[in-house]
Amino acid sequence: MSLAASRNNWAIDEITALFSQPFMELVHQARSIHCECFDPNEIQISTLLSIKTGACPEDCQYCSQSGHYHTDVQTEKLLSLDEVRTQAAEALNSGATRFCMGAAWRSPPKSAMPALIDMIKTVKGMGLETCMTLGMLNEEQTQALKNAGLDYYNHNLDTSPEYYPQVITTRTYQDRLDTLTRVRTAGIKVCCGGILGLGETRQDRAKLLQQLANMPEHPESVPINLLVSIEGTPLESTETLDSFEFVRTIAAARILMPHSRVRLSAGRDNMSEELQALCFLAGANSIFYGEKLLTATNPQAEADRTLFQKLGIKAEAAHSLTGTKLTGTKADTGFTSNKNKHTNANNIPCHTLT
Ligand code: SAM
Ligand code: DTB
Ligand code: SF4
Repeated sequence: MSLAASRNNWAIDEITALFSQPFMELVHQARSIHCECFDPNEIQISTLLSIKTGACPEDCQYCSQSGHYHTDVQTEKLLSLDEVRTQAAEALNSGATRFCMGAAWRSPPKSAMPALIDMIKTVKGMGLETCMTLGMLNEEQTQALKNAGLDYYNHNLDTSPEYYPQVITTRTYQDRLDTLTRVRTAGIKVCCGGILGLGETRQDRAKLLQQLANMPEHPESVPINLLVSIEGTPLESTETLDSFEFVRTIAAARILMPHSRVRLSAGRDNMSEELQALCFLAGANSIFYGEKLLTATNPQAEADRTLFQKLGIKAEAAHSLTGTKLTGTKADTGFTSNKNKHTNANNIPCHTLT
């Protein structure tokens, strides 16, 4: 049987056994699966934009945008379509293939739906894949986003079902699962992962991955965030997670969900180049690119281009956009060049890092 066969019946003991292997063996196993399923030198590039910032009614203890805590974040109402278009053009020019729009809502208000639909249509029309993360959705909202052409919906489980109530009390794990089911049923691709370093145990990390890997269909995208400590939040002084434990979790995610994109997500700004390289070696093959996440910092674009060059990593083109004309030129993008577009062994179009 291929190492990379997908399963969705993982027992927790099997997952903790993966974690407990000697580090090199775990990374080697993950790497072998990664090479079977993907071009290991290609990374998918997304850019994030906060389209509505702060004053969120939820009490997520890690978050700069929760209205329950006093943080430095300036609240901002829903951005105009023009502002979104401008930011999306910049992301496209920089070499991103997916544009992810995030809002600090428990769930999107009815009055915002027409504007959200316009944003999806506009960004998609520019040749970018679209992703939104807007909180919980009902069926009608999910269908409206699907009809507008939304490619991905991001909605994280964050941690294990057991640890979750220590971190968030204003909504339940089941609420999150219900939204994810609606997204999947509507035919929108699922982006779902979590945060490490919240003070959870290895068992919690294994149980988070078990939830993701045992979904009837694996999420197409699995963001693994490392807590960005935010002053003013209850988790501000949480002890930093050991880096090898972070890499172990990436490797386990790669083994459990062989065909998913595993995104090395928030927290990269506090990681060395070497730690990021180890994460890519362990199976991470997607990043957020651009100086800002939603409210927190991300590495400078120049630093990412340098790192990619040092590692011989290329940026992958969007699957659903094969044949789409990208506007970037060698001179103004860090990652992409139409000239250099080719197809790899897995038949996935990609660009050469320039
Ligand atoms: N409000 C929506 C929601 O919670 O689904 C969308 C935006 S929310 C900021 C998206 C995700 O970002 C969260 O689920 C969490 O996993 C991640 N996140 C938020 N703050 C973070 C932090 N300080 N460090 C790491 N990840 C964080
Ligand atoms: C995800 O898993 N991480 C992104 C995205 N999905 C929306 C958000 C990271 C937020 C980091 C903290 C901040 O920027 O405020
Ligand atoms: Fe609100 Fe999302 Fe932050 Fe939670 S993570 S407080 S839901 S913006």
